[in-house]
Formats: sequence, C-alpha cells, structure tokens
Amino acid sequence: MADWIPTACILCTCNCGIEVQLGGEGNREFTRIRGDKNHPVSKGYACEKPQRLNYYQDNNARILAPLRRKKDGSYEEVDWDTAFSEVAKRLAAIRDAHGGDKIFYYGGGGQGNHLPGGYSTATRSVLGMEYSSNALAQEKTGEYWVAGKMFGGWPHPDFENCEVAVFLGKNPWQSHGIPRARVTLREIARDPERTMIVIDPRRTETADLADIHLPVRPGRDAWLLSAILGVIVQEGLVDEGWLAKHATDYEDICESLRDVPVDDYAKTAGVDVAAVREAARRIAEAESVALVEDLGVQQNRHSTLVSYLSRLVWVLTGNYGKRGGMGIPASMIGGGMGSDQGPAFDESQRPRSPVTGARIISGSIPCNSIPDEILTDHPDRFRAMIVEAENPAHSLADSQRMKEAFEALEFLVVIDVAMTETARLADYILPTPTQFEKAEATFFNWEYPTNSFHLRGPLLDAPDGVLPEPEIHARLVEALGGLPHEEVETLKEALSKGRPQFAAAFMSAMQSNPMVGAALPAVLYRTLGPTLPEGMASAAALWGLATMAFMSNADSVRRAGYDSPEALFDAIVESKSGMIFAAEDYEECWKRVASADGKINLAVPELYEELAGLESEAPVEGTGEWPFLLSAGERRSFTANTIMRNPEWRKKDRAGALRINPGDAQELGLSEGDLAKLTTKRASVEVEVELNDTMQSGHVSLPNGYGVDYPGVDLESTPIGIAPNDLTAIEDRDWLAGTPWHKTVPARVEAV
Ligand SMILES: Nc1nc2c(c(=O)[nH]1)N[C@H]1C(S)=C(S)[C@@H](COP(=O)(O)OP(=O)(O)OC[C@H]3O[C@@H](n4cnc5c(=O)[nH]c(N)nc54)[C@H](O)[C@@H]3O)O[C@H]1N2
Ligand SMILES: Nc1nc2c(c(=O)[nH]1)N[C@H]1C(S)=C(S)[C@@H](COP(=O)(O)OP(=O)(O)OC[C@H]3O[C@@H](n4cnc5c(=O)[nH]c(N)nc54)[C@H](O)[C@@H]3O)O[C@H]1N2
Ligand code: SF4
Ligand SMILES: [Mo]
Repeated sequence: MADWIPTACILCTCNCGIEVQLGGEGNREFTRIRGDKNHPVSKGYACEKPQRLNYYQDNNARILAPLRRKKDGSYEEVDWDTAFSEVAKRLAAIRDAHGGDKIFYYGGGGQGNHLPGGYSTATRSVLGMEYSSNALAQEKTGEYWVAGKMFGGWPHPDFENCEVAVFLGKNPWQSHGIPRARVTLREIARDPERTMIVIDPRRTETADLADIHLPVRPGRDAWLLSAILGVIVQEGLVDEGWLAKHATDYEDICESLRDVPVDDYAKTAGVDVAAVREAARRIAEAESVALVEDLGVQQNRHSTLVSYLSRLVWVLTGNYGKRGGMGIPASMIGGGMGSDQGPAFDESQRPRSPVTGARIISGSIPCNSIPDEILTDHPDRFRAMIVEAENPAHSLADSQRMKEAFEALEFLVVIDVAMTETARLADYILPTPTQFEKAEATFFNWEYPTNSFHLRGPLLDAPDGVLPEPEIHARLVEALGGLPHEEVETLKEALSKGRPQFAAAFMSAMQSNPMVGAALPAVLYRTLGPTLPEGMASAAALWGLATMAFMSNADSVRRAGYDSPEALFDAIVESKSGMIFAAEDYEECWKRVASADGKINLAVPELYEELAGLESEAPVEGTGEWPFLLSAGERRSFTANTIMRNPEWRKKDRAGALRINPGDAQELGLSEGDLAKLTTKRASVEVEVELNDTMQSGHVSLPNGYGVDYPGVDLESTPIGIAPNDLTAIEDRDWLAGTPWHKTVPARVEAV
C-alpha cells in the first residue's frame, strides 16, 4: 500500500493537517486523503472539502512557463533569464523615473501559502516599494484597528473551553476558521451547561445548533450590539471588580451606554427584545465567553464600530486572559498579521495612502481605495504593481473598476500558479509550483495558550518551467543588484563552521551593510537555504522568524521544549505534521496587552460620534427600487475563494444559486431552479434561484468564489456562476477602515 504522507489542507484558514496517498498517472494524484491525527491543532479532523483536492493540482489553467504579453494582448513563453532581466529592467526604470514608492505590492498568500509573502519583502525593500496591501484589508483591518487601540494586539477565542460561545456574522459550520469546527460546535451544542449564541440574519447550519439565535436584520448589528451592551450596563451586569483591575476608562463607556434605548434598538435590529436580554444576561453570568466576528459584520455597515462594540461585550463582562475566554497568542510572526498601532498611538500620525489619504492599517492600504490610487493623474499615483498569490481582479470590490485600474498601470507582474482574472491583465506572469510541489507554511497560527506551526515539505516534483517564490524573489533581487555578494560568501563561510557562528556573522553583516537587512530573506535563502534538507531551502526565512519568536517568547518556547532559537528552527524544519512552539498559562497573554500600564484601553473616541448617531440614523433597508439586500459572497460547502478554478470540483451547487426566501420567490413568481435577473447599481446578471427557508424575507445571497474563467487564456473559457464583485461598488465601504459592504448590497430580483 502507498505511504501516507503528511501535509495540510489549503482550502481555508484552518490548514488542517491531512495525510495523502499518491497514485494514478505518474504517481501524482492524491488517491486517498484523511485527517492527520498527529497534527497538534486539527488532531485528525478534516471536513469534506479536501477529499477532492486533486482539482487544485490537476488544473488546465496552470501556467508552466514564464509568459510575456504581446502587443495584441496574447502571451508568449520566455525563458526565466529573459523574464528576470526584463522584469527587473522595467521595475527599475519606473523606480528611477518616479520612485520605488510608485510600485505597489498586493499579495502575501491565500489560505495555504504565506512563505511567498515572507520573501517578497526582499524585492520590495530593494526596489524601495513603500506601499502594500492584501485581502485582509477588505475584511479584518477594522478589527485590527480597534484591537490595536484597545490591546495593541489581536485577541483570539478559546472555543474549546468556553462556557458561552458567540458567533457574530460567522458561520463556522461552513467556513470553519476555528479548529475542528464541527466537533467543537457539536460539543457546545450537546452540553447543557454551555450556550451557543449566533447572530446572523440567516438560520445557518451553525444557527441551527445554537441555544440562542438572534436573527438580526441585515446590516443592523450596530443597533443589536448596542442593545446587548445597554442591557449589560443598565441591569448592573458589568464586572466592575475585574474592570477596576484590568481596564481603563470603563466608567465613561458605561455612562454612555446607560441611556441606550434597548427596546428601540432591538426593534431596529429586528430582534425580539426578550431574546436580546436573555443573551446579554447569559454572557454576563458565564464563567467564560469566547466570541468571534467575521465577514457578516466585517464586510458590512458600521463594521469598525461593530468590532469595537463586540469587544466591549466580552471586556465589560471580564473575559480576557482566562481559560475559555479571549487571549493574544504567542506569535511566530511577531508584529505581522493582526497587529496595528497600540493604545498610546497618536492617530494623527497614522500613515496614509499617497493619493486618497486613506488610513493604512496594519501596513495595508484599504482594498477599496486601490483603483483610486491608480486611476488619476496625481503625481503620487501607483504606476506599477506586483501581485502575488491573490486574485484581486476577481476578489476585490467592483471588478470592472479594479480591472480598469490594472489596465491603466504602466507595468503589472503576477506571480501565480494559474491563469487567473488578474494574471490575464499582466505584462509578465511568473509561474510557481503548486503548494504540494514545494515547501510551504501559513502564518494563520492563533491558538492559545499553546500555539503551533506547520511547515510542509514538497510531495511532488515541480514541472520544469516553474520556480518557487523564494527563488523568484532571490533572482529578482540579484537582477536588481540588491544581493550583497561579499557578505553572502562570508556568511556561507561562517555557516560551514556552525549555526552559532552563522548567527554571529549575520548580526555583524547586518550592522556593517544595510543591503543585508534589506534583502534579508533572499540572503538567508542563498546562504542557509542550500544547507537545509532536500526540498526545504524555502524554509530559510523561518530561521529569522524562529529567532525573533524565541527572543520575544523565550519562556513559552522553552516550555514547549526548545531551549534555543536553533533548536526551535530545527524542530520546525524536521516536524512533518506540525509542532507546538509555545506553551503558556492563560494569564500570560496579559503581557501582550501593549498599553503602558498593562490594562485594556476602553476609550476609542474616534467612534463615539458614529455610536451616538445610531439613535437618529435610518438603518439600511431593502426598499423602493432596491427591495432586497444581497449578501454577495457566502461560504458554502463547495466554495474555497478562487483556489479551485475547475468547477468540476463542486459536488453540488455547481452554478452557485441565488438563495431566496420561498415567500419572496413566490411573490416574484420564481420557482426552484428558475433563472432570475439580479440587478445592483453596478450590474445585472442572470442566476438560478434556490428557494431556501433559512433566508429572511428581503435578504438574498450568492456564494463566494464563483464566476472564474476556466480553463484559461487561449482556451475557450466558460465562467460558471456569478463573480460576486461584478455586482459590488468601490464607494460602498466603512468610513474608517475602508472595508466593503458586501453583505448588504441593495438589489432587485426579477423573474426572467
Ligand atoms: N467553505 C469555505 N470556507 C471558507 C472560505 C471559503 O471560501 N469557503 N473562505 C475563508 C475566508 S477567506 C474567510 S474570511 C472566512 C469567512 O467566513 P464567514 O464570515 O463565516 O463567511 P460568510 O459565509 O461569508 O459570512 C458569514 C455569515 O454572515 C452572515 N451575514 C450576512 N449579513 C449579515 C449581517 O448583516 N449581520 C450578521 N451578523 N451576519 C450577516 C451570513 O448569513 C453568513 O452566514 O471563511 C474561510 N473559510
Ligand atoms: N464579494 C465578495 N468578495 C470577496 C469575499 C466575499 O465574501 N464577497 N471574500 C473576500 C475574502 S474574505 C478574501 S480572503 C478574498 C480572497 O481572495 P484572494 O485573496 O484574491 O485569494 P484567492 O481567491 O484565494 O486567490 C489565491 C490565488 O493564489 C493562487 N495560488 C494558489 N497557490 C499558489 C501558490 O502556491 N503560489 C502562488 N503564487 N499563487 C498560488 C491561486 O491561483 C489564486 O489566484 O476574497 C474576498 N472577496
Ligand atoms: S476545515 Fe478548512 S483546512 Fe480543514 S479540511 Fe476543511 S477546508 Fe480544509
Ligand atoms: Mo478572507
């Protein structure tokens, strides 16, 4: 029998450990797939999606040689040397004429691949590229901004041990995003001592398991959460003793919530006020509460305000830094993903985007601002872009405008495995091995009090014409003259004597030549890379991360069994199924609260006006010309962003039906499977309908990730399903974080 080879599923943020058997043609097919019991987080769990993972590998849209766009718009193959020298020349010309800050980076990886983003920093610093963004700036940046103000870090839920679990605009039964989601959900649902609260307009699979489902009307969570907070304050349910010890400015916040008209707000939210009170009381009396918010509120009205209110719910009731509550984990990527400026930061000093002055949060420009940073004659506009491992022409709001912006660029390079909607607009496409043909890892590691990391080795040989991202970036850096060759030789020499000697030489090289720091991951890749086990050269950059992770969490890493940065790095490289790198007590996450006094800051004055304004604001509503609110992009059983381009992957819902309440359908004269015309202010499309009684009247939803061009360029392609962002608009976004309002797009549905 074939061996079981450990790797990870790449179809959602969980990256569950899986084991696969190879067979079929050239021994390149995954013939059997199962959860990996040795994975420290998923522990053998896997959902149905990876069973058909072959569709990612075996993909007619794959690109197998570097491509250069011809004048007529078609592509020709070029060899890698030509590609590197021409791409470097074009980028350098734009830098020299206009400055490196006019070259914009979008990327960093999708759901399974974050090593590329790690190496891109070399190319970016060598070119002096100042600005970047990625998909997180169309979902999580509002949350990061608030978490930065309150904690200076990103708290995560401990659903495994919580007494009360709250899911806010999140359907983990389908979208996962929490470890072993369905097992954990069932355990909470079965236990009479524990309570699950789900806030979602739709009676989702998760809501079906809930003890309390608050079916908020779409886009009205700000009123609902204010009402919950109003109950907590007005009924004296605030944990004052805990707050006195652990938080600042809570008195003022409580004072401002004392007047919230709970009954009115519950009514506006469309939720029975008795259920609101029950939920608030249950949260307040619980020993521990864990809460997660996701796209239902983050891609919606008032999203940054809601991120603030949802944090107040669990802070006012004393749920940070304890078992079953919330905590900031020890991180492998330090100040990376999820971190924004801490409580003491002066907001007037915040970096802003060069043309529109949008807030840059966690280092990213809001995705909805990108076209306006390009489509202008402003001298500071972006003139070139590198897009890597993401597909913004499909995934960002307002695809038409996004594509127009990409076309207006003087130069676009795309680094991807497939001919995507974005790749089709590129001047050069640099193809990479798939995530199973090279070493890979993700940085979505947010467990606490123990945290883990999973580096995977290659399972299959890569085809001849592709190069892994670390090699692409190292070669670009070399072509740009950014690799410090002398230091590279000195470092290799030091490394031949041992890793401690290498570490010492590295520190002194960084000090003596700034080029070493600028090209850091490329330098590691060229020095340490070749000494790593076969196929694992790409792990070299993790040496730097392991060193920093050790320095900032030495006690926790030691408790996990590694008493030096080198021991930690070796364990990462050797572990096949992932490893625990930090072990802590729950209380230790207090040391990551980054305020001067170590307390949680509750004052976020930037949001007070919006909060107070709820009282007189008319909530979003399906009415008049637009009687429906469309959720453009829902997670379903067979969606995985645009990772799977072949629609054959889907066992059901092949065309991605529009879900509609049966009563609404009847009024429109629509039956199951009928074609309907769906119109928003941006576009009109025809789509099959699915009568679905989990939908509220007036609310319709389309799945995410459909409508991709398949197979690809020069082949006849037939997009199946609707690309949701054909229907969305750039200006519909949060005023503060710029995150889009995808979940409440005013729409009209008509029978065809
Ligand atoms: N199967 C699958 N899983 C995935 C992905 C995938 O593509 N497919 N993508 C991954 C990614 S990138 C992400 S970010 C996560 C996202 O995971 P989720 O956020 O859970 O995904 P969604 O289904 O987009 O939205 C969640 C819920 O928001 C609800 N909602 C809509 N409008 C409102 C509203 O006004 N208020 C509230 N409270 N809720 C509302 C919807 O009914 C839906 O149930 O999933 C990850 N997991
Ligand atoms: N309307 C609407 N729009 C949405 C959403 C929604 O709910 N509604 N959801 C949004 C969310 S939350 C997210 S996270 C984004 C996701 O959208 P994107 O961030 O654009 O991510 P993916 O669709 O996952 O695209 C991943 C890309 O990586 C490529 N790829 C796969 N493996 C590799 C590799 O090893 N190397 C390289 N270089 N490339 C690789 C794939 O071919 C694909 O082009 O979509 C967003 N867009
Ligand atoms: S939960 Fe996510 S990572 Fe785990 S098996 Fe399912 S799709 Fe893959
Ligand atoms: Mo996402």
